Amino acid sequence: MPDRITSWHPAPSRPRFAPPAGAVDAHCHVFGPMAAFPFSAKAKYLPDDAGPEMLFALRDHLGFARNVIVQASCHGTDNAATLNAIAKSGGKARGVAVVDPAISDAELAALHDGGIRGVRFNFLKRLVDAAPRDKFLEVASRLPSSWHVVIYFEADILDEMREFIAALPVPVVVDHMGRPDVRQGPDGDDMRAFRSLLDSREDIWFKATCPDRLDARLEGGMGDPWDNFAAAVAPLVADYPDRALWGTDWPHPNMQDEIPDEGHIVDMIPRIAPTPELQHKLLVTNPMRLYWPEEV
Ligand code: 0GY
Repeated sequence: MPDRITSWHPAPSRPRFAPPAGAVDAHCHVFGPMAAFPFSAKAKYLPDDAGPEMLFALRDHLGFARNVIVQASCHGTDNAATLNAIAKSGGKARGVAVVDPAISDAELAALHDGGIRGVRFNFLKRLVDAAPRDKFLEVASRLPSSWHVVIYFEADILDEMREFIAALPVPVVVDHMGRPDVRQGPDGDDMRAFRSLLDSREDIWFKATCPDRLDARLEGGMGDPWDNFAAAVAPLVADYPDRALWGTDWPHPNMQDEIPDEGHIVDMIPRIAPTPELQHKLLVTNPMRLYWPEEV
């Protein structure tokens, strides 16, 4: 068995930026704990335990009110760890599941009762073995009402994703903006391609997330304080303010070499959303519309 990875900061700093009341961390995960919720036999990485108590302690430390917990690939299509965390949150968390496309309607309804509001389709070959588009489309046509699809792909396959995304019958949320090369700047090829995708449908949302992944020093980026990310992403948030979401990505699946300080990740917020109005949309209004629509 490979060694288990610790991918989160041992003592994150307290951010200088204070999120508005009711702020939602709309992209985070839980790992295990493994003794209760074993990892998938197909997992591409084996993380240390990062359970709900740790997530909620970080939420409070960073000044957030709620979490959207996205099922991580290391748990495969068994959403028990995610559902456990949602159940323990006292209503302060909802989630996004990863499902076997053969899932029954009754199982989807049970996920809804457990606080799930979307499914994630992952197209990263380093994380999953297969991404069967026809089966994804079929299950997307059977989702409970008010759910959406979260889709994770990298910029090099954006063009081949267009037809699939156009065919999805529910709103679409793109993880980490489809991982553009932020070193190209706000007008680079990757950001222009992503903008044209956003322009193709009014119900495509994006997560303005992961400066640590997109601007990693090890991959030729700036590293913390991630100036390339700030420069490339701020204009996108300004131009599409009603479709942007934000999250910590804690516990940063699979990150081993450049573990980010979550306090610094929070301090990216005013750099990509400089006004209180934008910050409120990014952190409160937009995630509430998708995940707690009954409260909006
Ligand atoms: C992320 C990014 C990654 C991993 C996963 O489910 C996952 O394992 O999402 C990644 O490795 O880029 O959003 O957490």
